Amino acid sequence: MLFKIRKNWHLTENQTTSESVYLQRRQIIQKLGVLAATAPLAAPASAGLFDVFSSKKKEAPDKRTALDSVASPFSDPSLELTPEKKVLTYNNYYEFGTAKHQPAENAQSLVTDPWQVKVEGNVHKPMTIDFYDLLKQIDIEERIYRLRCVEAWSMNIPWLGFPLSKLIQLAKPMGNARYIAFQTLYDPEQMPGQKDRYLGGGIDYPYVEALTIEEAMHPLTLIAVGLYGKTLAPQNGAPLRLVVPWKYGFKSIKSIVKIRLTENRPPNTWNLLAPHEYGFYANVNPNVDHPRWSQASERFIGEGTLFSSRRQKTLMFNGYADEVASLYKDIDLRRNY
Ligand SMILES: Nc1nc2c(c(=O)[nH]1)N[C@H]1C(S)=C(S)[C@@H](COP(=O)(O)O)O[C@H]1N2
Ligand SMILES: [Mo]
Repeated sequence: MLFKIRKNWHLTENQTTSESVYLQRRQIIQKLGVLAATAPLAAPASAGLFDVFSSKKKEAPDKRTALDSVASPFSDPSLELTPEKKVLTYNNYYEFGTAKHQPAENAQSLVTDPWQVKVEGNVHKPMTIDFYDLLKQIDIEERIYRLRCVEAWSMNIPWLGFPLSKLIQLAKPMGNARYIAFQTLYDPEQMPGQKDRYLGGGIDYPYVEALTIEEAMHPLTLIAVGLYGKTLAPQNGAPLRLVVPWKYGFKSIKSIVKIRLTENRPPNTWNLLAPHEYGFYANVNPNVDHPRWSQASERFIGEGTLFSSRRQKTLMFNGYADEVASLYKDIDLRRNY
């Protein structure tokens, strides 16, 4: 197995939070190999879920279940984690409203079981996958990644998932497949933002995204099926979403129902909406500013209130330059933003 323990696998000073204690304990348990898929986790996460940045206090049934996982060499355990509550209540998911607190409030009734994903286009084996069948068969890794939103805030999140490349390989890509397109569920009855242009931010739904085949096959590119040891909550893109840690968050499309391999570059939602502000590549780059704000730094969402959160420098490719810079050696990153 490829597994190697990172040198920095130890508690650093800024990691002595409850979140990191949770995580360290979990990793130790994983290494012992005694964590059962059904092991109940400490406390239900729904308590006080909605009181983080909003005055509304609404309790929603928490349908998440514990997920077993293996350690991953692509995880960075030295990162200070964003508290689980904030990952669950400070969201961008315009299908459920454009305000950060709205997805957690409006997405709880989204039906995510059963769920099917189509893989089609330039593949030898087009497939319709039952997500829960796939989940039973595939090894789930835990990966702590940085998430950098184009709005200049960031989180560090312990995702659970598997490399997208594993799914793509199942469908046997044809030689002429150069891009991979993704589509979120389109169901205006369940997603109020798809019915209402005001609530949905004027986006033409379904939300779509795409990667080059090289980006899609990169080992860091993850299909996330959970976070913080449990399956995904609807507001985070249940039951499966993309996570591309070196790109702005809008590339990490949620609640995927279709994956299509193509020869030509597919459209992506934010580029369609404002092409001069959001490109196709959307690689995190502190040297290329958004037309309306600087991308040189970001507000890290950690412990404490939103307003006490610290500013930190944004890293080239969000800190993953060693792994991904070679993908872009022949392109002008200023023109291809
Ligand atoms: N379908 C869909 N996917 C989406 C979005 C969205 O509005 N709709 N927002 C994106 C943006 S801008 C970000 S920053 C991340 C946020 O993911 P999180 O809420 O799980 O942190 O999801 C991305 N995926
Ligand atoms: Mo974002």
